[in-house]
Amino acid sequence: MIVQLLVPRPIRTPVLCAVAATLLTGCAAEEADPSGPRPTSRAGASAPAARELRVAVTGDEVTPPPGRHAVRVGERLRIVVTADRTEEVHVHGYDLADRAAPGRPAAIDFVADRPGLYEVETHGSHLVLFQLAVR
Ligand SMILES: [Cu+2]
Repeated sequence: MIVQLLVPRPIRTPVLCAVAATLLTGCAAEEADPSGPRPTSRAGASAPAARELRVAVTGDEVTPPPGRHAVRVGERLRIVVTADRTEEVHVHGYDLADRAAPGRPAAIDFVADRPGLYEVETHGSHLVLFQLAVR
């Protein structure tokens, strides 16, 4: 687990595993794995699941109404936007975009690794969907 590498305390495996077990399901299986230290590529498997922020656009209406989401630096996010038309969804600051269409939501996955206040908006209709306050 990459978390363990970042925590400079001598006794940590049981505590961290107990915490992780409440957050995800992979902990027990990982403990039972006899293959020893895992390669870094597996670290993602024990990372917390992404926090999902969902928005629906219907006409000029944004649901839920545009607000501000407080996000921790380093938090994994998944923005999902459904729309009743084709729209480009844009995450300002991170400059990420995806296209939503009827029946095909936009989905943007990223790590909020830059502090600041960023708007997530549609480009066709210039609707602000919400703000991300990353700190
Ligand atoms: Cu934009």
